[in-house]
Amino acid sequence: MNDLIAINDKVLEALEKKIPVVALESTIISHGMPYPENVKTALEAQKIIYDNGCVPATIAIIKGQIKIGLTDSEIDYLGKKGTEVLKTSTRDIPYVVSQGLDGATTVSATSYLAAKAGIKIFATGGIGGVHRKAQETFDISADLDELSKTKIAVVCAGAKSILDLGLTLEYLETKAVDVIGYQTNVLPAFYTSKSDFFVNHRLDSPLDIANLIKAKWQLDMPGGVLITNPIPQEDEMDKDTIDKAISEALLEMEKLHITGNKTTPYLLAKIKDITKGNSLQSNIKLVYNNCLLASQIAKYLY
Ligand code: PSU
Ligand code: MN
Repeated sequence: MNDLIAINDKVLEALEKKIPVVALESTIISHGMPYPENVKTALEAQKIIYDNGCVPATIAIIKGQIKIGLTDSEIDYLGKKGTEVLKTSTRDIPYVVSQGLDGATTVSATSYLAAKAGIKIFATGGIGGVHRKAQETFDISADLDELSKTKIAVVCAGAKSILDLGLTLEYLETKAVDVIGYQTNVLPAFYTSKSDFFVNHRLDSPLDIANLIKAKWQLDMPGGVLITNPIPQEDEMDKDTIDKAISEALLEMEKLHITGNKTTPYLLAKIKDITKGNSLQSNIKLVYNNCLLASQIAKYLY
């Protein structure tokens, strides 16, 4: 299709035969989790998608080549290199490609590249959002703007309260991105199934969600749809524990003057340390849960 983009054989065959494809991002592998849990999680996420009748397409840039669908050894390579790989949001794609570098794609870059390859849905853990104190820092994730432009459905577990959830919802409203709650009225908060905020619309079945996505696109409305899927109750964290860990991590980050695209990876790693790994276990489980829902929706989309 484009000599900068290589779609692997399984994904290409699925797209041609209209077998549903679910995209997966790679920043979660390089920057979101430590090795070896990151590789194990990425492989298991793909397996869940296969087991539910779809084909997974993990997306990354390897030595300047955009890959739609990675081999197991490419996943292992990214996982081992970790934060040495460039965190690549949409704006960084031309740099990483033209310099022949390795890039792990964020939700924004993965959305853009998946849509370009003809993929309609994408599962991740959490998306970026409007950061706390964004009034001063202007730190608003490119994920949100990409969702307003690119035709993709993104399944996530809501947003972490390292972000300002209220401002994130306001921003998405301004950008005309619908925020769906799967079987919930309340916006999930990643590590916990509930936050103090409401989603825009609640839908209770994968078919209803697929119908909404199709209606949006049939009307030629630009942009995507955000589906928020609460972490299963048995996997969620205690609210006080996680709130405390987040506050402590935010304070530490301020002391160290960490800013820009280093903030999210720093906070995730710090929260994992403070909670002695418990947050990582929740993180892994919610990713699996999102892969399952994305597969169930994908079946109605292709
Ligand atoms: N949230 C997580 N894990 C992650 C990320 C977010 O729980 O790995 C990654 C995603 O790739 C997301 C990116 O797109 O961080 C957002 O980064 P920023 O906040 O710098 O836009
Ligand atoms: Mn940012």
